Amino acid sequence: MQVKNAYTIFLSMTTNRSPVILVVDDTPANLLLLTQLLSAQSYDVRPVTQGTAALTAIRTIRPDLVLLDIRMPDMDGYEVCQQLKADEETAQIPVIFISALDDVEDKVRAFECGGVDYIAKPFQPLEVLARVRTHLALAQARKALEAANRELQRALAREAELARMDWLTGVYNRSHFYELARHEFAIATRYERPLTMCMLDVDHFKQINDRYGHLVGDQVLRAVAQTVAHQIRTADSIGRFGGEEFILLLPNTNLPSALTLAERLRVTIADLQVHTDRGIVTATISVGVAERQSTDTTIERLIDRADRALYAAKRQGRNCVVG
Ligand code: GH3
Ligand code: MG
Ligand code: MG
Ligand code: MG
Repeated sequence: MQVKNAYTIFLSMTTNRSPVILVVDDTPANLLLLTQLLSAQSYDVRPVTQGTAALTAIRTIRPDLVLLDIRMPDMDGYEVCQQLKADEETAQIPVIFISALDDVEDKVRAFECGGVDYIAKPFQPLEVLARVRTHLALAQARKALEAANRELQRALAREAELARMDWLTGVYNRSHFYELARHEFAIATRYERPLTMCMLDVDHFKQINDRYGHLVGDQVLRAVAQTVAHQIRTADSIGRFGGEEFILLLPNTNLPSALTLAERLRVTIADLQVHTDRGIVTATISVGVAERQSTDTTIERLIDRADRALYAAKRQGRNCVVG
């Protein structure tokens, strides 16, 4: 699992970019004081004097933190904070209210609007710095955790996908194919839709192994599987049934259409030239095709009929399709 990647992201997020702090206050003296205080700590400070301008700045600059005055003529701090929190893109930006309002109700309202902290004016510079530092660190840790979690989810999804694959040929393995097939079979039965199975087997594959060696044999298997996989529709599935045998599931496809597809696959594989260390190797396939019938009570019955059709194709001399 790529847990290491998640950790790398965490590290990259903790590199030294100056945090951007948006300071919003309609009183120029306050704004100047706060700007000087924070700039001295090498924060990247962006001063704004109005609520509406603050919202625009938040959306464009995406600051790491907002220091927000409450009483402002055009739009008060509560409103600014509410709008910022309502927008998914900016909702995670921490807002520290900084206001001369000193009633408990005012403070509580600030938290209810989504603020993370409240500083009363006149403020103590050291206290402002301490609170800013703390909330920046918390926001940073949260971002890193979220990024790590996203990466973890991606790694888990990749891992789950790999677990469904046949490692040699890159198509579904037998157990996952069965899972899919059972599901499609149930749907086809329930809604009385056509469903067709094709069983493919590489002809005289043992001879390919014997003549060129198993590694070349593996390469041929991969080429056959991938060529078939690229020819089918996205709704169709291909699985490795065993050794040099593959199985196709074609939802909403009746027998004549499946036979047409199978024939096209047969010709494509017969024309396929696999370039190997031992030169160009060719192969042919035999295909057995069976459409679900109302008497098929289980998927195994359908597979069994496709399998018998395949053996008929082998008996007919191989490199052919029987349905
Ligand atoms: P037929 O036309 O009747 O299908 O003949 P065949 O030789 O293809 O069939 P047989 O079942 O006799 O041989 C299949 C061979 O496939 C035997 C086995 O060693 C080989 N095989 C199975 N899995 C693999 C694999 O993963 N890699 C390689 N290289 N060979 C495999
Ligand atoms: Mg004010
Ligand atoms: Mg074979
Ligand atoms: Mg076989």
